[in-house]
Amino acid sequence: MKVGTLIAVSAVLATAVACTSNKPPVPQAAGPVVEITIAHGTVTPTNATLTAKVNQPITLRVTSDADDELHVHSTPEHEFEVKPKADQEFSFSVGVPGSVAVELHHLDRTVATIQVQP
Ligand SMILES: [Cu+2]
Repeated sequence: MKVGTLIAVSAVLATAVACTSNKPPVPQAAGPVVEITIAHGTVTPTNATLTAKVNQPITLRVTSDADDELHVHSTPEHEFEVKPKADQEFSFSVGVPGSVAVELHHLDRTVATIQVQP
C-alpha cells in the first residue's frame, strides 16, 4: 500500500518536471528585444545602442548560419552558444547599471551596447 502511494507520487513529480521544459512565461515588464542575424560571416546589427532598466528582461533573438558565441559583458557576465538555426532566443537581465557590451566572439564584433539605467 505505502509503496504504491510512493510510486504514484513519483510519477506526478516526474510529469511536473517534464512540463517545465516548455517555454518560460512571458515576463511582466518585457524589455528590449535585439534581432540579430549572422549570415555568410557577417552580423547585423553592429554597434547598435539601446536602453534597458536594471533587472528588466532583455532578449537576444538570433538567426545564424554558423556556430558562434555571444558574450554579454555585464555583472554578472552572460554567455550564450549560438547554433546555426533560426530564432534562437536568449534572455538575461542586468543587475548593475552601466554600459553593457554584447559581443559576438567568433566574428569579433560588438553587436550592441546596452545602457542599463537604475
Ligand atoms: Cu566577451
